Amino acid sequence: MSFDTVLIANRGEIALRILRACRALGLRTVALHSEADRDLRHVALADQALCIGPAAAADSYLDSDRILRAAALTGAQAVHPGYGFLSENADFAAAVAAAGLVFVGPPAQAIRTMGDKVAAKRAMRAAGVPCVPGSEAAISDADAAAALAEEAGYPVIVKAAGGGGGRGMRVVRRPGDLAEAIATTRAEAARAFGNPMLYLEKFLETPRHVEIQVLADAHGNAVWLGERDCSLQRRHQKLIEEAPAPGIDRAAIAEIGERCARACREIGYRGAGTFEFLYEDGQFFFIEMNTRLQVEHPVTEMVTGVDIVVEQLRIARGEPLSIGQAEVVLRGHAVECRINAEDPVRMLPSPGQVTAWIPPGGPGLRVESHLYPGYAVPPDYDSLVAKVIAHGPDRATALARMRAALAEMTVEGIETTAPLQRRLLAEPGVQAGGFDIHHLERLIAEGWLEAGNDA
Ligand code: MV4
Repeated sequence: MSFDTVLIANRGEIALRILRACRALGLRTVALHSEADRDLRHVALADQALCIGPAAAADSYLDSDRILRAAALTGAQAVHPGYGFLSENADFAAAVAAAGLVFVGPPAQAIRTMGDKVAAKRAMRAAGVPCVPGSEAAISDADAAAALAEEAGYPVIVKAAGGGGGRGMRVVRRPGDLAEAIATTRAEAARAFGNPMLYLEKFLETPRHVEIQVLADAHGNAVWLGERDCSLQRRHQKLIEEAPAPGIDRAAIAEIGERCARACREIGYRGAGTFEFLYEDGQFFFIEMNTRLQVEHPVTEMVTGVDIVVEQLRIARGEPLSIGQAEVVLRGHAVECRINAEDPVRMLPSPGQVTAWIPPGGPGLRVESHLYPGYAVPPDYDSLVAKVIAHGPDRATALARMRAALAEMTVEGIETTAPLQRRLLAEPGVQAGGFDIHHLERLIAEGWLEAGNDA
């Protein structure tokens, strides 16, 4: 359990974030990187760095063997996977443990269970977490599915057990369309996830995406760190997240949060985790659990004052959580904008050289970024280049600080999502808060992108 050197098995802003948490704890760091990432900031800052392969992620950040060899070569005793890449790969977590190293994350078995969305729902239902009505096991055949769909009531949604995050799902509005939807989704799932298992849920038409952050240690302690509202998205890509979720009754959230923490204790969960819920008509419905550190974790850190990455490392070292539930107090409101190197209208990647980068600042502001002037955004990876987080005593102040931040932030040489976010922050529905997951796509369908108003 004990370690003094952490291998950072990731890149970009999150590698830098992990490096800073390690330094805060006095831990040594090893950066591994691809040939495209030699000049990243965390590579220069790490105590040791190792190039493990070419730019293609399959030959570097997704190559379990190369990562384990890098750990052996450098004497690292722990591996932090960050998010994406191998962070939710149960086989990788098991291989890290089998090599005698500490995986900074949950046990491989917990990752495996949550990776199977049917098993995850079964575990959560058993632990008293409310789930979307639907099949309680994988769909066996079309007749059984038809009966389940009638019981749940149309529309329903067919989802792949091996999917998640918006991949491998199909909405079915009429009984006559069910059989074909099952056949098509099953074929896709077998191809994409190597797992043809499907399940079925009642389709909620206008939910909000509200998620609960948890931390659990190896001593049976688990806390929930409030919630995040991640409803502002487009094509399953989140653009703005916030904490707390506007307009939801605190007692209702506390009840759900307590159930999540209790579920962690019951299943022996360890590490940081996120319970994803759909929230509609005053009710929460569990859909998936993410077993990794999430991109949007800083909004929770801003309102709780808890350093989630430091807690992950402490948990991995076998130490107890540094806070109990009574110490988790939400203070004010936080908003995050994910700045991606993308064409803001078509949302297509815009790699290239950053000719100017001036991060914003001021009270209540935080920037997580690996950008610097001259940095070339490679085309090989996720296009996230910066996260801007604004905190304030209330939502209006946090939003005002975010607007000021995006107004002064300068990124030149690449296109980014920032112009879209600047407009969204001025949009009445966003300012009011409490919008559903289709808000942005509804605006776009109404011609809002072309209208050029609000800003
Ligand atoms: C749903 C749903 C409506 N009803 N499940 C998409 C991502 C994946 N995590 C689950 N997703 C959804 N599941 C039921 N029963 C609507 C979505 C959904 C969605 C959820 C969260 C955030 C954005 C979304 C965008 C489209 C659809």
